[in-house]
Amino acid sequence: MKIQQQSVIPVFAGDLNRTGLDKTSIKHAFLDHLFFLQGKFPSIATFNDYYMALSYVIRDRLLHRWINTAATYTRQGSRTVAYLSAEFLMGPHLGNNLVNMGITSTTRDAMKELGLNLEEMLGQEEEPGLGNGGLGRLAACYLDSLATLEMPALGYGIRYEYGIFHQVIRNGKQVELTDKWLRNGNPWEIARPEWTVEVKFGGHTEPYTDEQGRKRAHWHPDRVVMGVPYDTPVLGYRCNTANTLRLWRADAPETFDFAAFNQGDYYRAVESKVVSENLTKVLYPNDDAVQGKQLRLEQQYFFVSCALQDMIRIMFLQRLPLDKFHEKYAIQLNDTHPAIAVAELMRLLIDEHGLGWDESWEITERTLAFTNHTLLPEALECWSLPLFKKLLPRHLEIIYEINARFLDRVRIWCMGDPDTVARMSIIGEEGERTVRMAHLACVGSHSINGVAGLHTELLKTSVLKDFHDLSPAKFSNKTNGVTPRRWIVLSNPRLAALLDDTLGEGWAKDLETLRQLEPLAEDAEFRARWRDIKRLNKLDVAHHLRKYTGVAADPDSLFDVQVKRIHEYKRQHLNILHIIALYNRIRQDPDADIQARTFIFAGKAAPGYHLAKLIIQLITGVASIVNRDPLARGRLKIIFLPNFNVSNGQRIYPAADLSEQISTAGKEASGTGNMKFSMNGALTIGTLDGANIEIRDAVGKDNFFLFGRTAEEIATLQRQPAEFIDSNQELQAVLQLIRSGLFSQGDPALFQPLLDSLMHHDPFYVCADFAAYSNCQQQVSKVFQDKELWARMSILNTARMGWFSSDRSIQQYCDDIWKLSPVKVQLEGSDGIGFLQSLQ
Ligand code: NBG
Repeated sequence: MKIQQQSVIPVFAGDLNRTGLDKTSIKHAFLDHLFFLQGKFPSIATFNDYYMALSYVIRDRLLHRWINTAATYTRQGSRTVAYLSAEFLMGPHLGNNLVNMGITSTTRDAMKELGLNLEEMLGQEEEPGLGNGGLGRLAACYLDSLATLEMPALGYGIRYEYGIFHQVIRNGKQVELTDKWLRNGNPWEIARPEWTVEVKFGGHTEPYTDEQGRKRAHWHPDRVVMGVPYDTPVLGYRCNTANTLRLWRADAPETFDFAAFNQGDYYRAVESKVVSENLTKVLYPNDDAVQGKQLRLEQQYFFVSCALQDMIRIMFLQRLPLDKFHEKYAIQLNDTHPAIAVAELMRLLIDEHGLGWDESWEITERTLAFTNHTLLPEALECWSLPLFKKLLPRHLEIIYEINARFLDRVRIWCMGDPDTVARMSIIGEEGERTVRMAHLACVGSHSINGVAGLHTELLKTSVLKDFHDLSPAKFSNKTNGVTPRRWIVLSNPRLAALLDDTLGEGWAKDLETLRQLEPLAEDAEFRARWRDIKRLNKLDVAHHLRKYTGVAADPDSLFDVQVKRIHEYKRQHLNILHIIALYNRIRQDPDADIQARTFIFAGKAAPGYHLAKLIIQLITGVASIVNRDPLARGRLKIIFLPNFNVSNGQRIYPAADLSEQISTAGKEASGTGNMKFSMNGALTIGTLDGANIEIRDAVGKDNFFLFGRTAEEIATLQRQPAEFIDSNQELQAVLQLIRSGLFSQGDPALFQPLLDSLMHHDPFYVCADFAAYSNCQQQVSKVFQDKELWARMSILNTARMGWFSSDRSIQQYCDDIWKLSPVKVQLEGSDGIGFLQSLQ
């Protein structure tokens, strides 16, 4: 599409009164939108109308910044990072945009003057759940930091019509409901149909040699799908930078099946439309496990192709030559989901734009960088070769060529050792032939990173060992981080106010400032304020828990929290076994000295992961017995809060006393919930796994409850679960109670699969770590009784968590991998004409 170069319209011609940040402007704009966009007046307006009207008020202000940002990048042809991710778990936008724009209290006052309650309106937002868990949320935190650090960035992903399922608990079991997040409209996105691209699937290829003697191919697909971009502005904290999250929706081509249509086969004509649209219908609800479904590969290729074509379009718009692609862009592959980018970029450069192989390869390698997020073998994506060939015939040819050239290099390096060659090949030959996406990503990238120190070390010595041995310089660690804007300022306003008060504003942009809190850990008055905040946060969450589960929690009890996806390696079952042990102690000795605790669980299980679902049932089963037992009253409460998502996370992290980070050492790549808890003053009980190790190093070992075997000990452990069970009477009693049917309404068979797994294989070393966990929990209880000591430790946790800001992570990515520097954005007002002239 041609853009009009000689327009007399300024870059930003908006009426500045329309985007004012003062109370009167906001009020005025709100009414304007209520009338003219929602078409409502107060007596018939719904809460949703109010939410929508306010969102449009904020969006206008976002657009002001966004347009200026885009114009600045366009004018400067700025180097840009493209973050390719199949998931972006953004969470609700309204509150976050208010925080980043700095107008939360002005807006609250404006709404109040109209008789409206801002908090109620915030609660109205349906959050976009376009991710499973940590990986998608990390992408969202990184976009926030990129904008805050004023780095030119584009997020590319998929606009799923249905995000992660909505979880409800019925009869103690997880039930999945579809997530209709777009039901009431989405005020934060803008469709850009004019930038629609074509994505091909299937068919065959036809090789030819072009005039320059280059080998290229025509791809004759048997199916074409259109990718329509939807843009969401991502505003930085207290700056003018508003970057773009561009998500793609699949649509049928205009001319879908006219042959069928003309023959009167209306149904078949429409069917092809339905098939095309299915592509972006729903997010696959598995984290850390792949299913090998064709539709999933289609989704991956679809969004990667859309993204790369879009990036090329932008280069042409900025009149940049394609051989400078790697200078214009850095592309980060968020796990292997977008790894097909290696072959697609090669295809676009060679087949569509006529570059040679060597030049294209150099561009590809210099542009791409790969982040690995897991060591679990079941998560390594390997596509069946016949499936891959059927869907992406040209890409398979390109991959064969990449592989042939790569293996030539490998052979020289390993002196022809056939085992090494077979291990490193992009094509897996054992059993069914497959395309190994992690190998493709490693070969096609100049940088490979893990997400925490231990994880990166394990990558180097296990799953990616050969690749590390071949090219050690490609590897680096980038420990994850989380954004303090959402995870402190927005979710814990009381703490944020205390920090503003104590440190002055600015800490949220420079989180190392928190260190100045250290001496205040010794200040009794400060500790009292600290404890008051935690107590109020606990009261708020207790309210919420009561409302949604019917169970009351005592804010003076220890809030012991494990919220994350349900997975055996995360060991929610270790936690519940310990709870059963405590309960049994009370039953054995009603006077037992037991610290009152409220155990809070939340998390979704992948719908096909039976053992994970059984763990949920065990938690709810134990809850239903313990919460009703008069002997446990005032001592143990167990709550499973359904539908853990970003909004629930925002409620829970600030209210936790104890953060459960108890994965089997060596299994959790990093964890990011661990950081959110600790920043909000929770103490951690955890294993030496993922980022726990670095958190413990940062907060100090005296301020962290460590237990369990190390990754090394686990790797060399020879003993069977029976040995640990036989030597631990308490564990025996716990397993016996589960077997008795006490927690399954008398059905002893229900939990048998879980018991079998624990007693006969124990793949995640629950029995092996049980005693250590139980002892460590006793230590926790003891420390909690000393309120002053606990508050001191809590303050030191927050004070020393500055390094875990995603700003630090992103700065490292920018410096070490992307070579990216900030670009200042000036806010042009209605007098944008001079600005336009500078563009021409
Ligand atoms: C997850 C890991 C977490 C890690 C996040 C973000 C996947 C594949 N991996 O430990 O399990 O914190 O990625 O890096 O979802």
